[in-house]
Amino acid sequence: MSAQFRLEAIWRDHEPNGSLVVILTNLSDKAISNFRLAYTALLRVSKDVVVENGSFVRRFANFHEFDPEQGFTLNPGEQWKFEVKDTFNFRPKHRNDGPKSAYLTLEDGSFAHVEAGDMALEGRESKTAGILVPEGELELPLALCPWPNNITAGDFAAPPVVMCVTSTDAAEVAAVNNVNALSNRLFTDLPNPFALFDAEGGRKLNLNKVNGLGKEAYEISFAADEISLNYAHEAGLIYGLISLAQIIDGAKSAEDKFQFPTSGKIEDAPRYSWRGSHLDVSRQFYPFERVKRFVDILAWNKLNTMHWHLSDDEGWRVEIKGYPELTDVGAKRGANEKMPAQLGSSFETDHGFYSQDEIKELIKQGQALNVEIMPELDIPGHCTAVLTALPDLVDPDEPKASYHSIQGYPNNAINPGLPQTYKFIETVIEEVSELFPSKYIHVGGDEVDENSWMESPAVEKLMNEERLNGTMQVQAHFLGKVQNIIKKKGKIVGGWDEVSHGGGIDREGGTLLFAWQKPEVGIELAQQGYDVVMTPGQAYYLDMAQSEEWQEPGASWAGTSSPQNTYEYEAAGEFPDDLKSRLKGVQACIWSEHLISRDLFNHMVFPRLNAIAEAGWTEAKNKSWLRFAAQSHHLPRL
Ligand code: TNX
Repeated sequence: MSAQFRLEAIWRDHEPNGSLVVILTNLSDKAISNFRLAYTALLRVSKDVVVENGSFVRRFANFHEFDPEQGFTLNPGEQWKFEVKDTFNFRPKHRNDGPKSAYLTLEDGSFAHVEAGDMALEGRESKTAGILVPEGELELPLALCPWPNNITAGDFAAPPVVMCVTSTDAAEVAAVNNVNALSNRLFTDLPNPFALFDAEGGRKLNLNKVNGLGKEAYEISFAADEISLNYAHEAGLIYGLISLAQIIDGAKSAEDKFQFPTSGKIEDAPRYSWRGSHLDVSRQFYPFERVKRFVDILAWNKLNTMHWHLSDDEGWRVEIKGYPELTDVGAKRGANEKMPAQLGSSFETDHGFYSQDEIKELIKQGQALNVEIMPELDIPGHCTAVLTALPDLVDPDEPKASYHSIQGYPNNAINPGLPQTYKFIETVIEEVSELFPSKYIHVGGDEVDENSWMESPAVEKLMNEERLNGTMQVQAHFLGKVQNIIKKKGKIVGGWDEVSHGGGIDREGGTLLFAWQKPEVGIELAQQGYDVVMTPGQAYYLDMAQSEEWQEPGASWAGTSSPQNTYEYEAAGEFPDDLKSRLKGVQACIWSEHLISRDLFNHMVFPRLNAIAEAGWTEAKNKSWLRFAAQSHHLPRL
């Protein structure tokens, strides 16, 4: 159904604060009056906003409502134009900082769709970034990404029809089948790379289990009549097979660019043991099938961890049998729900979560391809969905809106002073640790506002009893208790870098923190004795815009990061030698506030995700931007 109304927005970038012009056009054949406009935008107005030709009604995080002047009628074909001045949470830098979605509440209480356009920049042409990834250049005509750490190949030919494995070892047969199926799912138009029989025109592939190779290492030697693959562990076998599948699939789909080696050798092992990608399914919910394809893409890029951000203010996405409200209420937004529209959603209820059965299926898929799924449940901050679903977890004596998170949510941190909080945590951890074999459970710990709980009598009591001073000490005390619960399950705590604040938590046993705010933070964490994964916003946040152009989508708080910048960033950077053993690896973060369509997802995520995969696998001396660029045009997208 095409919308009967259209919303346009113009940013006027004048001093001191700029202003936002909003224009609503009536495309229907009916006049409307006594209506109310709602829109969602990361550009938020403050409560003392000044509106010309309209009035501000309310805002909840990025959900806004405005009314026209009393008695105003919007006739067919006509416009209501109002201007919002003073003050905003930041100065917009890109078109997508403005309204992402909008709707009207009409006089009779019904709702009407409003199509929301990109925000224009007054007086300026909106340019795109242009070409972000050049065609690139290959030294060897082989489709391989991440690039192997040791490779010699001299002779090349057209690819064989298929690679034939005649092993009868059950684990080998299963691995071949898994990688065949993976290639099939990602490239439906290509033939299977492997056959489990001696096919005519095929080339023999010998699989040899050997001693002395690392867990994820493999060796391949090529000859005119056969190929040999050596491995010591299942992960190495999978990666060797993926390399072969990439080479043959590439040679079949881009004949002018890629071939198949008939001599030479690959001896390969990853640079880092932790090679991850995070995926935020709270701000935007991705249907289960998309997440499955995402795991396939990780495997194809030899990424071995999916950090699954399953909860945030905007939605709780994992079925917890002990608390059905979490997904009955906490996974819904819409005009008739407890949580309003956010980040591109409209008046209709959008409801999305993953059932425990689906999660088991995903874990199995990952296990077959050496991808571990680490769950994140973001506590104590980012808990609006939890607290909306389970209002008993709110301290009744804490004044409402006594603090706000950086994303504008009032009182969004779960309360460490209430006994029911711990019952909640225990139940959730119990179910989640049963469900996920992952040795880490990520507890978030990010962005708790520095005034959180300071007006909660329950926390005041806790602070007196435990002699705690200020929000960060309360947070550390709380996370320490959560850590004990997780340890009892035989698991290790993962968290964002702020878990170290206020004294932090126990470092023993490999507590793993994710350094996101800036690269230096990673070194500080290592100095404090934490294991570290580098995921700095400045290079590895795939929600950051890829250039400064207004038309280029994305966030801007950490600046911009072009694919080349992401590729060339070196996580080991300034890490002193004695701390290098604490650096476990690298990770992409896919925060989804801006990723409101599949096109936007693909535009922002690829090939920067592939760049991080290569940075995690390939030693600095073996990296090459132009080779990577040439490979990147052939990699699967979501
Ligand atoms: C910061 S990174 C956040 C997220 C946002 C992201 C947007 C982190 C641990 N917290 O909640 O989505 O910035 O770039």
